[in-house]
Amino acid sequence: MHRKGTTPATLDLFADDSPQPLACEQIGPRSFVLRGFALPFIDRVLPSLASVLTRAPFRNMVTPGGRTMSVALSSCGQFGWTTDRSGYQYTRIDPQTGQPWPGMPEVFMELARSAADAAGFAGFVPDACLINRYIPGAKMSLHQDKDEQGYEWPVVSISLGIPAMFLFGGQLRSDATQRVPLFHGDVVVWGGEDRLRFHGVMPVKQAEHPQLGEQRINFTFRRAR
Ligand code: MD6
Ligand code: FE
Repeated sequence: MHRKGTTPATLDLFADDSPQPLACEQIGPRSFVLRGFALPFIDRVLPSLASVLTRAPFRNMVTPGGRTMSVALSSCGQFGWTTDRSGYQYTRIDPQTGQPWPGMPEVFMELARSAADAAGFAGFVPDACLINRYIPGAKMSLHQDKDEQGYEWPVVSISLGIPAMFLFGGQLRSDATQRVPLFHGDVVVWGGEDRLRFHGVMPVKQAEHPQLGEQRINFTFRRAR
């Protein structure tokens, strides 16, 4: 029994700084948004990212259709994703430096594996991490991730910096899309029957992030071979 005007002690169990359960939103049968999942890794991710970018700087690639992408790209891992007039492909060598892509930092691997595991894809060992940089106004048109050799592994996507509106469609380009806002530290995982769903990113709005400034960085981890 408790007195009027006081809070029952049991409510304090969930007060203030007690650990929150992982917020997980299901956006498809095998697709999930893990809110804030990357936050505990970020202090280790940012220096590793800086090191990767000194060895493989961001560049604006040209699509097979001849358009320069508004999103700047880099990669790390055994394979990097590139595009030019001849098509999209994974390569072992960065065509811009003539060197192998930087190795995948341990913390990147750990983050990708644990996110995949949390979404029901235990045992994921990515061999490619594509790094995308969006400045305000940059966008990614609806596309499928289908340059990999097989589709038995999911794609794990990490968002850092300013927010973006992610579009998650269906198996056909013409299918309706869901709008999923993505914030610093959010992770999207999709695979299985959802692996080839169309998706994209709406033009990123002007904003400033305290750690990353006026940009959004996205990592997408895949198994290319
Ligand atoms: C982005 N992401 O979020 C673009 N692809 O910046 C992708 O294209 C993507 O987030 C496959 C799976 C997750 C993704
Ligand atoms: Fe994609």
